Amino acid sequence: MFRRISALIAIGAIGMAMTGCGSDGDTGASSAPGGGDKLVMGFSQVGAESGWRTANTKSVQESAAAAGIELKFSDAQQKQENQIKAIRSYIQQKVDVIAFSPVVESGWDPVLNEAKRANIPVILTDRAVDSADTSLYKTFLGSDFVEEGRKAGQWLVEQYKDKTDPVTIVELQGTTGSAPANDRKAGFQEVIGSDPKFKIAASQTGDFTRAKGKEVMEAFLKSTPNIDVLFAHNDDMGLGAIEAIEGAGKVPGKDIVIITIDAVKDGMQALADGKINYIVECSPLLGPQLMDLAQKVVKGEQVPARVVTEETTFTQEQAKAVLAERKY
Ligand code: GZL
Repeated sequence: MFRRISALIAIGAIGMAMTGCGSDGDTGASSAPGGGDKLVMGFSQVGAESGWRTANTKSVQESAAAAGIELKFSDAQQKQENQIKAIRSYIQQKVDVIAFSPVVESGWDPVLNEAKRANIPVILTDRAVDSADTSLYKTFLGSDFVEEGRKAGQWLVEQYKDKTDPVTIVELQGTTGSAPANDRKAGFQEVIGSDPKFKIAASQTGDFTRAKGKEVMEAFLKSTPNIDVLFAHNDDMGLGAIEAIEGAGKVPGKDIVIITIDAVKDGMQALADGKINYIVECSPLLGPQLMDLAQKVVKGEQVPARVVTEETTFTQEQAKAVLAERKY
């Protein structure tokens, strides 16, 4: 008889455990994406290609934790097909909201339409898409890359305003087809294009990485005589180029003027050391704003179509003054 009652109690206990109706009253539903009391975000990150990206990932992960948001995170290793797979997986898991930084601008409509049909709101962060259908995402949070390119061009025009000799420029572009590469190039060209002394003699992608930046700069140094200026779309490619320039027996920051974009720690150190001449800031610390936008969007609240981040620029002297307090 005891065994029978024990058995009945045991079966009851197992039954309760399996339905999650444990003593703490937990229904178990909170672990189900999108159906519980915790907001669940699916985030597809570009990759881990640069110091900027590492800082951006840290900001997103720390901000999700601080906001009590369950973050499903994937690293696409700079491949669009991996981002599309991740977004499809988040749709199947019925997350509450999807956020991602599109590695390139084009080719997103099919998967974003799938998210729309599943009634899962999408937030673009860091990089934008070129889709004509803006109903496919709720908002874009990130920098004005065209303005970043303009700032780089404006500094160069100012530096050479009293000179008439030709200025030979080489350009290390970001990832081909990405919004920052397209827009930084356009903004820079818009400003220097008005003065014929500026000539971009060579322009090629370094894919936002140090290694590729060094490799392409080595090729530029062989193919392009008398380089005066390097414009690199991010610090990491600029830092790789510095290795190539020093390897060629030239002095970075003096024999070749270097302008980069991001202002990550290693870039700011090189700026303070005189190896880079000017950096346009591009903030990776998008996490807090992203989580705030996600909570509003999930509640159905109106949010701005675009949230542009606040950014500045740094000279060598300014870098020396702020280096110690930089967060990334
Ligand atoms: C810009 C970001 C770019 C950075 C690079 O918002 O997408 O990608 O400038 C990073 O450092 O790799």
